[in-house]
Amino acid sequence: MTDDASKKLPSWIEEYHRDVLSFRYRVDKVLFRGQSDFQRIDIVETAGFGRMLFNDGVAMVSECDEFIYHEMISHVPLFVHGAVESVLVIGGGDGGTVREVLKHPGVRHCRLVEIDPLVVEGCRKHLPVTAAALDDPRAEVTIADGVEFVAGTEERYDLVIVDSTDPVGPAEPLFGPQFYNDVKRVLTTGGMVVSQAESCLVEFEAQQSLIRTLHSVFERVHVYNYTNITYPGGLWSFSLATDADRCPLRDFDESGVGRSGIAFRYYNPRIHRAAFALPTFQEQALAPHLTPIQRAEEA
Ligand code: AG3
Repeated sequence: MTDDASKKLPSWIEEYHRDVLSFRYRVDKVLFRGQSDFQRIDIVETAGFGRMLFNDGVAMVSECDEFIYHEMISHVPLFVHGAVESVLVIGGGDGGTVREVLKHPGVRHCRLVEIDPLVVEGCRKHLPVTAAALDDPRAEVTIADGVEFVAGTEERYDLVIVDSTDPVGPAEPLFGPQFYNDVKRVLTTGGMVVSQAESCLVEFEAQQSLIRTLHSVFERVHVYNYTNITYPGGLWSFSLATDADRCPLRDFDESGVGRSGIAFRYYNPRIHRAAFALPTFQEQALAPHLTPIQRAEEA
């Protein structure tokens, strides 16, 4: 084949999920490619999903649906807690979670602890839709291992958000009991931790194991779901754990959502409530570890 002919071939980037399925995205342009001590980083312009970030070939962010993930991981716990001033984000070096957290005027400080400086560097250069938030004066970026950070810090947070990759490689300890015991230690009274909880369809074992772990550490554990395009399985979950007597429905101040004046693209009070309605198989399997949801009218 001549060089001219090969130039016409479309190029693709492919995520392989556990050797059983793969997702391919048509690439128009490679914007950033690098190898860090932890992983390979690719930021590409895709034909159908805007710019995308891949860590070791695994899709992390796409401009087309990142708002769903980032709004749901942030606004659900922020509106349930109601008075969050300090937030710790573990992982999430793309900045999308920080962007949503800082939409809440009550948040004074949001520390992002990302293990891989190359993620932050690449996203600052090529993914401003998420990373621009890292320049906010209330945001502070710390390049460190999140596990070591929570084990050693003297700071305290009202909300910890674990915006991790899948439980393989550098993120694996972020799914373990030692980490969550340390998270509990850094929470203020009434504090909460929300975590990326994998897919209840294609990663249900990982999800069950995380929920069991959270239940062994915290008094109350809830799970909520959302749908996305670019993570395998489509239906994904977050977990919300706390020692406080707060229920994500009973203690959800719906009017606060409107009063906040925040412009959402996915989140709203109906989505908030609906997200805690779990498919039967998920509810049944997780039931021993989940706290029953209480609605305001039952309280
Ligand atoms: N967090 C990664 C979620 C898991 C993606 N898994 C996958 N594609 N197999 C993304 C960080 C966004 N701030």
